[in-house]
Amino acid sequence: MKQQAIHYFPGHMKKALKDIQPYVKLVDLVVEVVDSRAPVSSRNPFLKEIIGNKTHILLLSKNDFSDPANTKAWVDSFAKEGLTAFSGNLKKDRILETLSKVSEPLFVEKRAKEKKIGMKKQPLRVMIIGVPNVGKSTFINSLKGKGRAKVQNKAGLTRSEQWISVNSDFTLLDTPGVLPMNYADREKAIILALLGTMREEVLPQEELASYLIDYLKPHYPNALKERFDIEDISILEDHEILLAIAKRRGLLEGGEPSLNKASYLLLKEFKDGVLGRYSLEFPDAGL
Ligand SMILES: Nc1nc2c(ncn2[C@@H]2O[C@H](COP(=O)(O)OP(=O)(O)OP(=O)(O)O)[C@@H](O)[C@H]2O)c(=O)[nH]1
Ligand SMILES: [Mg+2]
Repeated sequence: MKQQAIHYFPGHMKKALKDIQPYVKLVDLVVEVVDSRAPVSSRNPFLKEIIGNKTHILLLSKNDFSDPANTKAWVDSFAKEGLTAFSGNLKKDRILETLSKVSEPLFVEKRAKEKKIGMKKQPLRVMIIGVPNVGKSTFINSLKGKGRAKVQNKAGLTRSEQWISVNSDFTLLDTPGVLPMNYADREKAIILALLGTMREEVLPQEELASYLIDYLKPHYPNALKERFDIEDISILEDHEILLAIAKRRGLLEGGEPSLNKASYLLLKEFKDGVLGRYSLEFPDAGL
């Protein structure tokens, strides 16, 4: 499967990566934002090709939606691979503090270099990157804080870059790098659709809902207990579950319980995090 995805390199993917490359060259650090509920599917497999040796940190966003134990396991698993990762609720947490902490080794190295050549302390130049809807703008806005000044608007190597001074340690490239999603792998495309990341219809609602139910059954058999009063989904058929949801919520079509409306509702509640905190990928699944 992996092999197949690597060979798939469509024109739009190539162009998007080529557009971002000049910006990547300008920064010291690339922070890749991914959705903590599916930190593999929400990555772009080709990003590393344009990053090269540049320092790369992974931010697992929306951790208020994901399974906390699973999110921690992902952070540890990335660390084992040598990739610094941290998670957060970008709408609430003090992400800047955590970013400063995880960037500590970078600063030690940078300051030592500056000292050696008698250079003044420079802020680290950071670029935020990621596929659509993972929280890039929310992250940039949280780092900007209130009333931070734009550093400069210079016509440089690329077109014109806007830099924002965050504090004495960080300067941020104002615009995020939007990476295309990995459509090639069908399983990943479905996961992205369940997260609400993908606007395109990958599958009809009922099939998407069925995919979600089949995933929840072994991993979170009590997932529908609180919202829909369904005790153990692992012993039920998908259509029985959707029927129960339709009946509980009075979702009818032509006077009959509507599986389509039940699917829509289930997907929406999952997407919005109302159903509870669930992750769609596990680090030990060999993804
Ligand atoms: N609950 C929660 N919502 C978040 C978090 N981060 C972002 N969001 C929400 O997710 C949605 C997408 O966030 P954006 O910051 O616009 O994402 P983006 O990556 O800039 O998206 P594009 O500009 O489309 O590429 C918005 O509704 C945000 O409010 C988070 O950590 N927790
Ligand atoms: Mg945005």
